[in-house]
Amino acid sequence: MTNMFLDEAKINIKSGNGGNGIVTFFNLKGGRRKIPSGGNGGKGGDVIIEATRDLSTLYVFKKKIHFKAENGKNGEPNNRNGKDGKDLIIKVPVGTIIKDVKENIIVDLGSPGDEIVIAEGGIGGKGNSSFVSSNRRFPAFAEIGEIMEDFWINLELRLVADVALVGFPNSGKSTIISRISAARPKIADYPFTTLTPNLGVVTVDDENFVVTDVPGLIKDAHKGMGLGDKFLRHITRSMILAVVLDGQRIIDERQDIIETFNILREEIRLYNIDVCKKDYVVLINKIDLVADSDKLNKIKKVLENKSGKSVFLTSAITGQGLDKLIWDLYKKVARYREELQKDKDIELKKQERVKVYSLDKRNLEMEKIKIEKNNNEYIVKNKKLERLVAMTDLENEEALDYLKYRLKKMGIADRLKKMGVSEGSTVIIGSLVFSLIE
Ligand SMILES: Nc1nc2c(ncn2[C@@H]2O[C@H](COP(=O)(O)OP(=O)(O)OP(=O)(O)O)[C@@H](O)[C@H]2O)c(=O)[nH]1
Ligand SMILES: [Mg+2]
Repeated sequence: MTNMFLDEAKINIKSGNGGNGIVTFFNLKGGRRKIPSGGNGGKGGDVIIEATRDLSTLYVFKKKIHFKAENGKNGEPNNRNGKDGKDLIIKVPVGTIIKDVKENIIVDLGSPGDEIVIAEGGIGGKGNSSFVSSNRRFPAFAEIGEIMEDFWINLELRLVADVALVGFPNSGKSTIISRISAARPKIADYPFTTLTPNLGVVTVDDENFVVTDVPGLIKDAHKGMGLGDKFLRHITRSMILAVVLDGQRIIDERQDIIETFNILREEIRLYNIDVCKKDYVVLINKIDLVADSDKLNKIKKVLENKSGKSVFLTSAITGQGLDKLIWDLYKKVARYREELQKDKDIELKKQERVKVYSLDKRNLEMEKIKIEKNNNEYIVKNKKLERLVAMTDLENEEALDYLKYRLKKMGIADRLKKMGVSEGSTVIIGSLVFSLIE
């Protein structure tokens, strides 16, 4: 089964970096006194994924795969802080499942408005004015904004077709899908060509709806005859059915098209009464083969009266009647979606608010500090400390002193000493390598 339908996407996410803190001084008394005045960098923007009913496929992610939130701005003189980066909101269809690259589910965005902060923005670096204390009155260092790494996630949408094409084998269901969407299902002139349902996305006026075909149904399908019954289940969630009849049966004396219609309706009714109650349209397909247009129109009338539904005359080969069909189906789908949205809105009001998910991996405060000893090498493992190091301007002697002071205050130095750190030992935290901690 070739299936061009895209219900999976892989996208790259990057939250904004924090802006840098800066080193500036404010001159007082004609320059005889200077006061640290470097402002803090702004926070980087978050990347947020939000579920919406405005989309029905992941098609947009075929063209755009990189998503980057804005970086925080650097601090400014006179203690002015840099602006925070703007958050980036990525909209996905309701029902999108977000997975990491190892296919673990991160979240399932099941209702409109559900959202997750998939990547938090980096924190801004502090400017030198933030480091003033009684024994450090003129700090000449500042922090670097936190640099954020990009990562990939998988999006997956379990698709429910809006419209399901049902009909006898060989009536042209798959050919119709191939004409009205980008799907390229297998088509052949023998019954039971389609073994599993095909999905196709139909685009009308920048909006999408999804069609599916079901392997051909035959008499007694509900009892397991043919293939169709296995897949009738597949259409229980579709909003609209399109009953496809083979127009060739009009000219073939041995077969009666009205009878075919009756059998199909009966099979569906016997399978499931709820499916039978669904709204539907009727198609007489392959009309390019029918020369007798009087007979065709007569049958159309009969079917209209019998069903009380719209009957379309189509040819999947010449394309005749398909535009009208698509437009009619689209209007129906839009109406159902509106109703669905109303129901959802009521549900949402009851629920009071949508679900807002967040990742806890950035909860750095809670993480224990681990120290691994490897010969004479001591590796300190802790995300918060690694971040502290990454934000330190390691070229700046004063900044380095300040970092060592912090490590001492946090009790890291003591722990290291207890573990046997001596002169000649190496201590590693993130990108920082010390030869000795005093
Ligand atoms: N002349 C003509 N032939 C058509 C038309 N639509 C489909 N066909 C042909 O009819 C045959 C069956 O078409 P399919 O699309 O495979 O039919 P299906 O309903 O999907 O059949 P199953 O998958 O077996 O249930 C193919 O040879 C098509 O080329 C049409 O409108 N006019
Ligand atoms: Mg088919």
